[in-house]
Amino acid sequence: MINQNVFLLRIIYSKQHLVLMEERIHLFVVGTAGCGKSYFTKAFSEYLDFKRIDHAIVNLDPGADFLPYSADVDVREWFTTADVMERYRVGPNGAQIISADLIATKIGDIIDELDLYSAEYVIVDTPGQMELFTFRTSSEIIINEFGKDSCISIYLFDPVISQRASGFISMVFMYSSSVFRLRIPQIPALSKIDMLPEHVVDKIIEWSKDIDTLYSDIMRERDLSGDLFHMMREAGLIRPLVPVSSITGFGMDDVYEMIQDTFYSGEDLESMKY
Ligand SMILES: Nc1nc2c(ncn2[C@@H]2O[C@H](COP(=O)(O)OP(=O)(O)O)[C@@H](O)[C@H]2O)c(=O)[nH]1
Ligand SMILES: [Mg+2]
Repeated sequence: MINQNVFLLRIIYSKQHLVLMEERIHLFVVGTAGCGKSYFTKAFSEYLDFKRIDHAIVNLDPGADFLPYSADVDVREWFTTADVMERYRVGPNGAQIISADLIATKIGDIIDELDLYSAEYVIVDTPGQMELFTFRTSSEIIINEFGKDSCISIYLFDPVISQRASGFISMVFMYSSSVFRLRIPQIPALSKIDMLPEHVVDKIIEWSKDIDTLYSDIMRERDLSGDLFHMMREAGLIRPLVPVSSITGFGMDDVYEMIQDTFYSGEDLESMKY
């Protein structure tokens, strides 16, 4: 898989112009703690293997004790959250924040290592706690260094929290914060669907597609400001979820097709609604 300095020449047809990009596609896997980011990284990598698509995996979680895949580039090569605790004499929460900020200082090294691979896709597994990535400046720096136009993210909705309408809308708020912070195209997905009965999965997917049903189901559980809800609807933040399972591999082809559509469908990336 290692190939010295080979870049993929990507051609993007936009409405106005043809853009030649010497960049790979970078897929950031984002979501709340335990939503299944690392297992999705593994499952999507296996899917790309199956399709014989060259790719590399980057682990950006310095606090990971165990990863279900073997990372090609791993931030833990440079430091771990445990190292940071010792070096800066801080507790686990402080160390997580410091290490999240330190990731950006290693982006040059990460890119140098990635340049050794002839990867068409780079799957980027992000830190366990979502806010350590999306809310910190590191994410902006990393995305800019990779090249904003080459980045996309998949946002994984936690299946257990999404089972109730009020939990689902809370997940939409979290997803929205990721949309506002990262400013790159995002694919919203429902994670670990093998864990839920089929009718529950269907209900969650229905909420993501039929906003009126979602609103009436939320109001049955608790009050939510109509203005707030309509603002989210108008902003296009409630979007159809792609159901996925990293255990069965369900939905990996849909995710792949959505990524392809985003970059090659002829949409002007600049005008895309994030
Ligand atoms: N049943 C099921 N469990 C999953 C799936 N994806 C992840 N998990 C489990 O959920 C837990 C957290 O997953 P992980 O990928 O480490 O979450 P992360 O913190 O977002 O990286 C692990 O125990 C996984 O075994 C899935 O698709 N189906
Ligand atoms: Mg993880």
